[in-house]
This record gives sequence, structure tokens and C-alpha cells, in this order.
Amino acid sequence: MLLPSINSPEDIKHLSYPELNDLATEIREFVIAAVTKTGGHLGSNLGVVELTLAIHRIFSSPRDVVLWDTGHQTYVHKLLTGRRDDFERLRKRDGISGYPNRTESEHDWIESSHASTALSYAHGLSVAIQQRGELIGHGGNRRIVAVVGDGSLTGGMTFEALNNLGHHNQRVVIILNDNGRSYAPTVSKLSESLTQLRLNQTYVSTTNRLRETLRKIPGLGRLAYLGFHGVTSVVREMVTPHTFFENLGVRYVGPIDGHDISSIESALTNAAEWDGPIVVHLLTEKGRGYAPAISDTQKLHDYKIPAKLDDDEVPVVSFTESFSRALLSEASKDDRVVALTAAMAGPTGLMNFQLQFPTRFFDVGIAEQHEMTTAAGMAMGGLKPVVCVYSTFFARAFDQANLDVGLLGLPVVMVFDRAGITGDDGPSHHGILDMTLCLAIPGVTIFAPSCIEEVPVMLASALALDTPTAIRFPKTTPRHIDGQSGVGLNARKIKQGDGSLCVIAVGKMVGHAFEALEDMGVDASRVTLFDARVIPPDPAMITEALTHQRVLTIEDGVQHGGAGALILARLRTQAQATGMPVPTSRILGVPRAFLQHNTPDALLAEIGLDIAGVRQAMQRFLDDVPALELELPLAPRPTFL
Ligand SMILES: Cc1ncc(C[n+]2csc(CCOP(=O)(O)OP(=O)(O)O)c2C)c(N)n1
Repeated sequence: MLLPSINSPEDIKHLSYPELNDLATEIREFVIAAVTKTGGHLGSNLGVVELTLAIHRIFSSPRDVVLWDTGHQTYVHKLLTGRRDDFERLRKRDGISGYPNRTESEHDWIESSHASTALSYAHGLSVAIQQRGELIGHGGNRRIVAVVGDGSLTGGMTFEALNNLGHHNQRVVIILNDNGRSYAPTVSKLSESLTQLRLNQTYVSTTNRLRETLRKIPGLGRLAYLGFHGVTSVVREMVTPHTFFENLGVRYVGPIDGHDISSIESALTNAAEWDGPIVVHLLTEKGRGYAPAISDTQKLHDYKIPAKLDDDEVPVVSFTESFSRALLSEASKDDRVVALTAAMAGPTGLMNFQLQFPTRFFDVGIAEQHEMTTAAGMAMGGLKPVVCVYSTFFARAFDQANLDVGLLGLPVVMVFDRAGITGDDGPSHHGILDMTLCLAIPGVTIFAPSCIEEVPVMLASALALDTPTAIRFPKTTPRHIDGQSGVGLNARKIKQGDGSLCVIAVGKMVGHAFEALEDMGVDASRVTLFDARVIPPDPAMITEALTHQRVLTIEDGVQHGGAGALILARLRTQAQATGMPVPTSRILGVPRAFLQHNTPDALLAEIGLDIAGVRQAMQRFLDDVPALELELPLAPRPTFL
């Protein structure tokens, strides 16, 4: 066993190639065992074992800066940089993050997890390190390396960064980790021409053999390598995308077998000498070495531990599944309904839509901004676009939603999956901004289903409106709620109290309030419970809320500028207009903080949004005890330079 003795990149530098291949096998076994226990990104990590070994042998991290895009494929990097024992607590509180994390290691320069940022970071760092006189070729010996997936390359930021890197001839080694897939096969013409090479095995094996032969000619070194590229350039011209990169001023070498460590190393050694940006194109296999990943439609991109059901337990239909069915039903009735995804067809429930309506399905690549404005164009042309996106990635498309959809008042339906606290992916993946962002856009109607039965009702209502709409729902269904649905833009009263307290809950939080009341004892009779359903709020609900002494709003998005803030503003306005007293009010929501990874339930408990927390908030309010103030200070951040 070699792995137990690997505690830093230095420990792999002296290994022979046979030993490295053995180590690669051990790493795969370790990653499979760890991730099938904790859950996490599996397929992507199994594909980068050899390239990560090669990077840490050729470059000297952390002096050389190694950046990862998207960041979900850094488990091997973590293993090689002294974090082997921490995998027991992968993505758990006080355990290691599923993404690079600066507080974890000096080898993690960025905390990438939203795609397509690494090349921009690389550009900035390369300029800064050059100005310090520390960049190789510019007075120093530091190098900048960025690993970018072919999926990440479909994101606009990478194109913007390539354009800039080429223009400034900024020295960066870009490793294109091309496994042909995002979750599903990557969608782009560039990727298609990359794929042609992947399929052209003769070209790949001939070029690899030729490269090896040249490398072995004594005394030729770099010259032979560059000469090799001259020799093969005619072939490359026909089948490779190198002109794409080189027209941008970025040198291209490849394709290279991304599982052949010695080939990767010679390519990286030479690339590191190039005085400018250079792409090293590696062909890798997602899920390599693990049959269940290879045969999975998404290569076990994101491994979830199968839920254990008791014998008499029926699996609950998820919000995503409910939406998926509702969309199929709406699309069968109206052929103007089209669906868009930014490389997330499976996770957002669009696989069946894609199968049934292939010409009305659009995977735009990891390009949420473009997705939104494309939908605006479609709506302008008379279609009914449904933009399916995780709540957290909607933030990427805010400007487009505001000015390209909102300003023009176009009937685009935005569907935010994974809204609220998501948990194990950490601060970047919580869906807590969508409500606040949407409320900043005039004219957007936001639907928040509290149970799966509401999803088809709300989708039909949203599609019937001639203005921008959003539907937001969480990953997990509430454990217990009455299972009723409301109508149109109306709120739904679930329970009438005695006028002491009116609770207005939004989405998943309705279930929490419902359960909290069930265990509250006699005081439950003092509480009225509303499911807000739609924001801006139903005026009839505001009128009724005004008849209470106290109003408490509950949401699982940020407390500031969210649904609660708008509800209370409407309450005050209506009270002033009618001369009624303004009830005392409180907003329960997510505090302004970067919430670290943990299970969703534990995080909800931490911020007082679990059932016990909601019950306590209601009780304190009824008892006129001040609300609990959550102190979540920003954690100190390390500096690297
Ligand atoms: C802005 C943004 N949108 C969506 C995602 C979700 N996502 C995570 S990984 C991934 C696919 C990445 O594909 P690629 O870069 O080729 O890496 P691979 O997993 O294939 O190694 C997607 C779409 C994201 N991380 N960031």
C-alpha cells in the first residue's frame, strides 16, 4: 500500500510509473469507499486521478498556484495534500468541504463551486504575481495552473477569460479535462469537435506513440516536442479545435490520454515553459475504474446514499418529480411550452421532457445568463419558456432576469429547484437569495409551493400569467402538512386562531409551522396559520392579518429584503390606509451569513428554522419575550500572498 504514506505532494515525486499506477488504483478504491459512505461527487473525481498526480509531480503547490474549475473534482487533490484522514467527515460539519476551501489547506487557492471562474482567477493571479516579480519568465519561478472541465468551458466566463488571457499573453497553463460530459454529455460545438478527437482513436494513439518516440530521442527535449506539433499540425487542422484557441492567442496542445501519467507529465513540463496562455487538452473518462459509475447515465456525477425506507414506508414524491410531471402535462396541452436548462437536465427533472419533446428542450451548457436571455427572446417570439435552474445558480442570471425579462415584462416562468437550505455542498449552494433577488425585480410573481400537490396548480397559474413568474421549491418535501392546494394568486388559511398571533409561512416553512403547532399544546389555539403561497402577498391575507395583535412571517430565504419584509410593508401600508393599528411583527428567516456545510436539518436547527425553532419563535412572540438574535460573525479568512 502506497497511499498511507502519502501526506504531501513531495511524497509522490520520487515514485516510478508502475508505482504511480498502483497508487492511482489505491486512490480510486479510497475515493469509492469514502464517497459511497458519505455521498459526494464521485464520477468526476475518478476521472482526474492521473492528471492530479501529474500536476502535483510537475508543479510545486502551493508555491505554484493550482486552481480547479468547477472544484467538485478536488478529492484526489485533497488526498495528495494531507487530508486523507478527513474523508470520514467529507461534507459534514467540522469535516472537509466537497470543494476547495482556503481555511482547509494552503493548497486550495480558491473556493470554486459555481462553474467557470478559474480562468478569471488565473488571469488575475497571473497579473498580480507577475507584478510582484514572482511569475516564471518575469523574474520569478511561480507558475499558474488551472484545471477546467469541458462542461465548465461552456460557461461564458471562461470564454471571456480566454479572450483576455490571449490578448494580454498572460502566462497560465490551462488543463482542459475533457471527459465529454457535464452531468449529461456536454453541449457545445467546441465540445463536439473535441469529441471527434476522442472518437478518433487512431489519431490519439498515433500521436501519443509519436510523442513518446520523439521524447526518447536524446538531446532534443522541448525542440522535439514543438517540432512534433509542427509535424502533426496538418492533421490537427482537420480534426482539432486548436484553431479556436489559437485564434484567441492561446496555444493549444493535445489531445493527450489523460490516464497516461508520463504523457501528461511531458505535456505539462513543456507547457510550463510556454510564455503565454496554453491549453493542454486531456481526454479522460468520467467514473473510470468503477463499473456502477461507468454504466450510470450521469456517471455517478453526484453520488447520493440511497434512502433507507422502513418496510411500510412509501417513497415520497419529490418536488422535482412533481414539477417534472406537471411540466409534461402542461406541455402536452400547449405546444408553446418549452423548457431550458443550464446543463442540469437530470437534477432539475427535465429528462422525460427531453425524451418526449426533444425539439422543445434546450440545454444551453453551464450558461445561466444566456439561458435567461434566450428565454426572454423565446417569450418575445410567442413561446412559453420555462427556465429550470437551481436557486443558487439563478444568482448568475439576475441581471438578465431583471433587465432582459423583467423590464420587458416578458412571460418567462423561472423554476428554482433546491430553494432554501441545501446543506452538504456548503455556503455556495444554499438557495436563499432567489426570493430577495426576484422581489427586487418589479412585476415578478413568485409562487412557493408548501407541498407537492401545489406544484401543478402553481405551474398552471404561472403559465397562464402574461408577466414574469417564478416558482421556488426545496429539495426535500415537508414531513407533514394537510396536503391541500390553493387557488390562483390567493393565500390559503390553514388554521384560525383567536387573534393573538398570525403566522404567515412561505413554502417549506408552512410544513414546519404546521408541525410546530401540532406539538404546541393549548397555545396553538391562539395562532392563525396562513400559507402565503404567492409573493407579493394576497391582499385578503393582509386584511385578515391586520386583525391580529402580532404577525410572524417565516421563510427559508434571507431575512433581509425577503418575503417577510414585503408582507410587513404591505401590512403597514394597509393599516395606514384603513386607520387600523399596526400589529407588532417579527420576521423569521435565514440570517446574513455564509452557512458552512452540514446536513440541511442540522443547519435549519442552527438558525432556528427547524420545527423546534419555529415553535420556540411562536411561543416567545406569544409570551412577549424578545426574539432570539442569531450572532453569526464572519469567520476569519486566511491570506495566501
Ligand atoms: C454556474 C453553475 N451552474 C451549474 C453548476 C452545476 N454543476 C456542477 S458540476 C457540473 C458539470 C461540470 O462539468 P465538467 O466541468 O465537464 O466537469 P466533470 O464533472 O465532467 O468532470 C455542473 C453543471 C455549477 N456548479 N455552477
